[in-house]
Amino acid sequence: MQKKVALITGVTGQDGAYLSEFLLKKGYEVHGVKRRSSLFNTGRIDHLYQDPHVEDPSFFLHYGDLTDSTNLTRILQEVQPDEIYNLAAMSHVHVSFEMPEYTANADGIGTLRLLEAIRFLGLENKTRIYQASTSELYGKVQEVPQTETTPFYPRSPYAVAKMYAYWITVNYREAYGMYACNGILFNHESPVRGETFVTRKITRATSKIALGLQEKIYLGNLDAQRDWGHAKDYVRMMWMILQADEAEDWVIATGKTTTVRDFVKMCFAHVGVDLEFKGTGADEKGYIKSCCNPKYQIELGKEIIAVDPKYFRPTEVELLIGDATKAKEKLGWIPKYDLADLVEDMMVNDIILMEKQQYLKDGGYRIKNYFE
Ligand code: NDP
Ligand code: GDR
Repeated sequence: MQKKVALITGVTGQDGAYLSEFLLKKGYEVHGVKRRSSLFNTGRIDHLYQDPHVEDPSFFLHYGDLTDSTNLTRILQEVQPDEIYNLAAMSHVHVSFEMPEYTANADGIGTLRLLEAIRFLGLENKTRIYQASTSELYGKVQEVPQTETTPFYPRSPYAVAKMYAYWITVNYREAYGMYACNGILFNHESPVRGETFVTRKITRATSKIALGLQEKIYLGNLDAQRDWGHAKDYVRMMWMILQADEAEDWVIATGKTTTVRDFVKMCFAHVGVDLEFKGTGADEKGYIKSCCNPKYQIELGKEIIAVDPKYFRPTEVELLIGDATKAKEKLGWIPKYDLADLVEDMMVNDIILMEKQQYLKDGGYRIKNYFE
């Protein structure tokens, strides 16, 4: 039987890696678009790499960039995909305030480039496309929980760029009859989440503090509330969206929201530490109240959390909580992970990672400085 062919932009990212694994297990031939980089950027997908000389390979990588139309058109012409998952993006909300023009180009116009390439090559009737839309579109709270019909009010250059991408996807569906869908995904995390997103920053720092490798963690807005799910559940949904009879837009969320502060508490609870927060706003601090795990050398009363206003955003999204009823009822989506499972998965992995660092440090290993 002919394998289905999928093309994933952003294959080296968190979702790209989980989705590649998922589609390969389903028997797809998977093509990923990766950017040229001066250092290896394939750490998350190295385990999927196949020697191109093996018989019947099913995983391929192509150099490409969402800011380069001719390159995208050539890749599509070569691959002739049945399904495209457009996951590539400058995906950091805070960084988008520093790089607004690039963000608009990659995250907004990049989506247009892909849609136009499909049209230019006459693939409208063959190729289905999934656009990685985001709960950031809701921005300033209009209604909760947020659904497919909640009005958008984007609050960052990232969200504004993604709003263009959302509507151009809808427009190409309506104008040219293309099978083009938006998945409006709420925050989803995993052990391979980028280290500068708040959850991973916290799980890494918690592990390091517990093992005595770090003194303190500086965070921004502790009051922000997010609807956090597990990336594994969410990539499964991306695939389900493209298998539906009709091309539509879908909210994917857990329906529960948690503050950044409570996420910190959950992570420390994993290592047996109870935290106490004192003060407000930029003066808020977190202290160790108790520790019931003798494995960790924790100093009671020590200040380990502080707020650094440099992590505040010029405009913030205070509250996200999604309602995925439509996806559950029409597509039968049932998430396997709740927030406690997510924290467990991330913490277990980061503890192992940091224990390696601790062994190396305790063993007297030092990293060679090439510039000495
Ligand atoms: P990541 O930041 O982990 O991955 C982004 C990917 O896009 C990386 O592979 C990156 O390459 C690639 N990329 C960035 N810019 C370009 C470009 N100009 N051309 C080609 N590739 C590029 O994001 P996630 O995996 O977390 O998210 C996947 C998508 O889903 C993104 O579009 C994000 O905006 C969106 N989204 C994510 C949510 C989440 O909570 N994770 C929620 C809702 C939407 P490199 O590795 O070289 O940097
Ligand atoms: P977000 O994720 O902006 O929701 O975008 P992030 O983890 O960066 O921030 C979540 C919330 O935590 C607050 N915060 C901090 N954030 C970071 N990064 N670092 C900190 O030190 C810190 N302290 C507090 C933030 O202000 C924010 O309120 C993610 C990305 O994956 C997007 O691509 C995606 O579209 C959305 O999720 C849904």
